[in-house]
Amino acid sequence: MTKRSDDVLSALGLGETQSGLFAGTWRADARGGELVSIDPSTGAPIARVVQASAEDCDEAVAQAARAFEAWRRVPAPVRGELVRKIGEALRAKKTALGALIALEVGKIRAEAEGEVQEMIDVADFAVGLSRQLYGKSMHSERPSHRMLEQWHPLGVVGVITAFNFPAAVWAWNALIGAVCGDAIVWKPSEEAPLTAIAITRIVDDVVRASGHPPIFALACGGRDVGARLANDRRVPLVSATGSCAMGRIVGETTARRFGRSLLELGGNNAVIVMDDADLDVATRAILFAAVGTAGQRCTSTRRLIAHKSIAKELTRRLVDAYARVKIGDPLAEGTLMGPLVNARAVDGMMKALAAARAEGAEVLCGGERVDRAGFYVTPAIVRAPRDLAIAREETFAPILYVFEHDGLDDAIAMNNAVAQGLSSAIITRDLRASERFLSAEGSDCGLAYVNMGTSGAEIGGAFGGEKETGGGRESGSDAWKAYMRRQTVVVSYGGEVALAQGIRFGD
Ligand code: UN1
Repeated sequence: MTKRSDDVLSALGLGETQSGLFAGTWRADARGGELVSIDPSTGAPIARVVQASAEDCDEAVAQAARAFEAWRRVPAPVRGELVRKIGEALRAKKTALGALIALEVGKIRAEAEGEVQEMIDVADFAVGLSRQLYGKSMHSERPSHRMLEQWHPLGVVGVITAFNFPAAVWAWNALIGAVCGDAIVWKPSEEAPLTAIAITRIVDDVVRASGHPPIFALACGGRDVGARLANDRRVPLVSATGSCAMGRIVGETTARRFGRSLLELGGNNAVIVMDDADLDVATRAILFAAVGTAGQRCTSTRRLIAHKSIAKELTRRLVDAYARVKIGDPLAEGTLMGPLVNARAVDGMMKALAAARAEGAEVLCGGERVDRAGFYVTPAIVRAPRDLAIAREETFAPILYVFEHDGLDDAIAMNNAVAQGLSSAIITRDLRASERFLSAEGSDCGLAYVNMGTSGAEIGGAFGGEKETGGGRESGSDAWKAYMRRQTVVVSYGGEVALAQGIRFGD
């Protein structure tokens, strides 16, 4: 362990070796083998985690199922009070947790702290929600009948998260699930187990002090743990964030047992820039969306679809802006871009660029490995021919493919021409163009922004996308409904038996 990681870990009470299994208590007997978490900015080990095996995951589910039986009887506003305290505990640890996220996955400190803020925001949202889990009442067609719907807790929710948002995505699911009355079993990314352990410790302290059952379980582990969770009939909902390939397995596995899945998978997000756009706004918005988090957000801008009359000038400004991006230690002041998460991600970026070149694309800047320890690259801008096949795939790296369009219809068609449907944006001053982009014949994505980039969603909206992005919605709006079961209730109070549809039966 280096001095740097030692400081970050000790601020959160973590040592050199941690159990990655929390099932009511921290378990010292986890059987999933040891994993070393690596600092991507140096390649040095941070700490060891003893992972859960698939059988350990069964135990975590069994414990969560027991906790659920008690938790579902706790009134929702009281559940909200627990989440309020969790939000307070996260506020107190914002800097420390931000530093751990930066250390473990390499995102810069400002973004890592922003991610903790996202958890805090979701906690606040969930507290309010705990008094607003509204059902409807309907007018029955039968006399002296009352009809309504109500929402009950669902059960144990499996939450599978990716490395790039190792904290916030758990919070979207777990804190909303908690006010809904569910218990959570979390399978974090193998790239970010320490963040998950630190969060589970913070949260469990609050749960224990409040005298509530241990509703937040943790099973750090590999694919076998995720697969086990997806296959477990005691888990009515599995919420999974990650690649389309992973989501396909989770979706198929849960569907086979008639469980539910909530999928938040790959994106291939475009920004359309019209000929009337404010190019300063465009440059700044695209810079953050394409280079932020080193291009490793599911919402990162991967495609720029620029009007042919401004494409050259906008590309020139972007190449200039890219040259000024300070790449380096994510924990250091002033860094704008940290490393990629691991060596595989660097290879993936290089392969994508080689494929692009082979198809006739021109790399205008970046796209190189940086000669230092850790997994650093320079962000790339690529002038792309229209039908560039590699640009239809999501490469989790800072590559921006630039395409030209010759009008709004053409641009919208290009935006929608990929398999993924997460985020999209248009930059224009023309109200008619932006409204058409937002209309039924406009962007086909779950998120649509005007005069902004594609990343950086607020928690208050429902987050997710269409097509191969998986169709799930998490976080704000009425996404809570996925974490509850709906019950339609009819009560007859007139002393008569009346059948719907006016049916008379034997009278
Ligand atoms: C993700 O990359 O999986 O909209 C989530 C954003 C963030 C969430 C990204 N609030 O960029």
